[in-house]
Amino acid sequence: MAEEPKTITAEQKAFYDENGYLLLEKFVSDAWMDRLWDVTNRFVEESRTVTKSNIKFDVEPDHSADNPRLRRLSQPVEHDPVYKEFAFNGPIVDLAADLLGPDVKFHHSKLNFKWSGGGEEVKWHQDIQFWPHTNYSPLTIGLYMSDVDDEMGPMGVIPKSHDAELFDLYGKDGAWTGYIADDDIGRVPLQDVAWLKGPRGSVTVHNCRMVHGSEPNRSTRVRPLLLHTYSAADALTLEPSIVANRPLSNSIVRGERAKWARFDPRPCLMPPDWSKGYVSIFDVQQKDKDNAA
Ligand SMILES: O=C(O)CCC(=O)C(=O)O
Repeated sequence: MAEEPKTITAEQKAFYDENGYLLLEKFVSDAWMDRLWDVTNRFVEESRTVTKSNIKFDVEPDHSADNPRLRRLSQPVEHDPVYKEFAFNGPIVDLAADLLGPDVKFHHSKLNFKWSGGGEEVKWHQDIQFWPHTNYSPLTIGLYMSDVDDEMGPMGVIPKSHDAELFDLYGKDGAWTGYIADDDIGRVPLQDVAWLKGPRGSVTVHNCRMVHGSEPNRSTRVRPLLLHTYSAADALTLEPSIVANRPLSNSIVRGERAKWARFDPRPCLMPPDWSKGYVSIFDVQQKDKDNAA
């Protein structure tokens, strides 16, 4: 028999299963938020030494030492023990166990900054085509590190889209775009969008098939969103290149390693070979703009 969830109610668990997302206001304590901010501020300082994107920092084209404009810190878990402790033992792991448990695997983490005064949009997409697995259990938990309102480009999700079509994220020329093409987006009920906003410490959860995205940050405040992806332990990755140099990916964070892999009969689009170079979704989606800049 399934265990009762510990961090959410049975209704919230049922809401996630039906709609593919959750928003939990002030889920993470102030003590945790202060610790995460301390390390994050250090990385923003360090980013001043960077002139263009690399595997650690993804920066906007006009990022500079005097005016840092970070898009993403990739794999925070690998850069500081506080981030690792949060990903492996923090309150979101209990939440992941409630939604996926009892056996839970960590896949990856990232910190999307969406800088003030225009921090970039994330076009409508689904995540699982970037890192296909044998089943569709993977989900991403996002932590808002500041209060987030409509102006700041909150995460937008299309309820129930996790149970609908899985889209082709390659463009007409056969190149990976990382977003749903204009010709296809008409099949997504964008009018149903739920914008997930909340005070500092709030968390968002979205399933890996969920259509989601976010607008540019038009406010004067940065919108850091710390994202962690977990899966049921019986979901095995079908494209190892994205985790090839990530020693912590595929760590079991709750329960046991799976004895049997579970296969969903629905097909999954395969991404390009990421070992040939991957920085972030911003880098992929904004390529034309960056190259023009
Ligand atoms: O930062 C956001 O608003 C969305 C992030 C996202 O969808 C992603 O990184 O895949």
